Amino acid sequence: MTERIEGHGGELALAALRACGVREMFTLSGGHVFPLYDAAHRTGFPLYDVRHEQSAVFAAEAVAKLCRRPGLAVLTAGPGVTNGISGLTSAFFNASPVLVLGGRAPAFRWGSGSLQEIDHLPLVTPVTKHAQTVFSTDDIPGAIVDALTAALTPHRGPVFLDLPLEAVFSVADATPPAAPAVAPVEPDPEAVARAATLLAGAHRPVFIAGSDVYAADAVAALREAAEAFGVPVFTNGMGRGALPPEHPLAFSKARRVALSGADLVVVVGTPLDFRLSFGDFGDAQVVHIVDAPSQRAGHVQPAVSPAGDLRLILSALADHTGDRTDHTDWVADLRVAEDAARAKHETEMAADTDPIRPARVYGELRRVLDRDAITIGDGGDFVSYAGRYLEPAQPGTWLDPGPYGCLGTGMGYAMGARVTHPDRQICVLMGDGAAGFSLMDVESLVRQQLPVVIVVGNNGIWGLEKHPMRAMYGYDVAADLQPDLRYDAVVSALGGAGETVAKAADLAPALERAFAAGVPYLVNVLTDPTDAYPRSSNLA
Ligand SMILES: Cc1ncc(C[n+]2csc(CCOP(=O)(O)OP(=O)(O)O)c2C)c(N)n1
Ligand SMILES: [Mg+2]
Repeated sequence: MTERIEGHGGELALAALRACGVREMFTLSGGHVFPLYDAAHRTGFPLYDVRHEQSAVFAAEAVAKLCRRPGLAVLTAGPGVTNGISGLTSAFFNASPVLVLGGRAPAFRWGSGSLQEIDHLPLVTPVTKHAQTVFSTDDIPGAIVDALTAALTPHRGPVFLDLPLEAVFSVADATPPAAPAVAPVEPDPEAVARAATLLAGAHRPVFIAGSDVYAADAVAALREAAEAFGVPVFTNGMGRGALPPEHPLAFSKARRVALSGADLVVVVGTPLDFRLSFGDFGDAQVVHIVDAPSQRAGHVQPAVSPAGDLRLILSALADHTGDRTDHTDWVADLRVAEDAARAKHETEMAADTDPIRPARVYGELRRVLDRDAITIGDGGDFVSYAGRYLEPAQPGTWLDPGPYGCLGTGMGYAMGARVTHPDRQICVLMGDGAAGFSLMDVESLVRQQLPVVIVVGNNGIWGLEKHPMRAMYGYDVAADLQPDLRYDAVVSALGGAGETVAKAADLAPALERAFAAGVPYLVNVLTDPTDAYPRSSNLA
């Protein structure tokens, strides 16, 4: 006879969540989801609460991205769920296995006008892999396992369940849930062999590795494949840091030279989107290695596009036997370009200007960051500079918002990072505009003793919009913020601490104090508003 578990909907849900490897809950209070809190409270399950539901979903996403396990946000019915939709959408674009459990107005009087009554499914279905209402209490554990199985199956992504009031408050018994079983998908060996042949024959090949390489735990296999073929590696998203910066095949700054000179570009675990010139690399052939057939690009025709478990594919490439062309000269040429760019960046990062240029902030910051520090970017130009100047030394240490580009991830990502990595430095790089979306959640961090460092690049403008608008129209509107605003005073008022820095020489001691503070600490750096990140438009 199978043993049964008994309890209210919240207890049955929590049993399933634990079985699936969920280790914490992020939430903002709402009566519709009280049974989930009751279950967590009575069993010592970690529960963190926030001041805006988007922070809860971003926190859950940070857990999923950093730890490669499911992240959980519990949101109350109606506005709780709708406030979480940008978070869900970011997770969808980033292939992050996040579960949002929503409360829901009671089913038995649906249509009578209950508080916060709305059908969430039409809203969340386009941005989730699976969305379902669980009407019966005893179905809750099975529905959670099914949803998380979908979330964890490549191509990964967020899932949504809502629980009508009577379903989550009622008591039932159910079969104990088993952990999701996700079997690796074998790639087509012919497609892999074709990719290997192209790599072996190419004269100027390049690898570009993205977030799915880290999510698939395929970083070691990537390195073996790169070393086997002697191919330079560039990265984006969670792929950053896959090779340590001192590795002879690790490149970041010579990207334009590499992509304009390459005869083969092998893109692994990231879409051929605007970040990669939509997969158009001139005359170079393209190999697109994806974790599921659904991720093959529809807008370009690669030479071959192997789909399946990325570790299996990259290991198979690494095991390729037979001759390969020699790329020593190609790698050496790129190293010259890389070193030249690095020297230029060194000069920029040392700039002793008044007002401070963003580059100098990163010049100082990299001296105080540990190799395993987690850096989080939330902003426009200030974060583009972070991508240019900071070189993550380890995989799983860099969190950007991903291709959805949603401002406001900062405090949620910081909470998820702090909770999962209590001993590491957590550093948020924030535009002053971006600060407006989530800074109130410093209160949540202070109250729950989750210290992080926030460095604001305070240029008094929405820089990434103001400069392009001026270039396009010759004027700008809706692009100014209050100059010299004291974001550090906001953090102090919320129970943290901080300071404003206006002179380059004061940056280093301020950053030292920030990392030693033991409370959320904001370094408010007044930066040069005329400094625009050089970019070609991303709009098209
Ligand atoms: C939620 C959201 N709203 C608007 C935008 C458009 N946007 C992209 S960057 C940017 C400016 C960011 O300004 P700030 O954070 O101050 O950074 P800066 O560019 O000034 O360094 C804006 C408004 C967005 N990406 N996401
Ligand atoms: Mg700004």
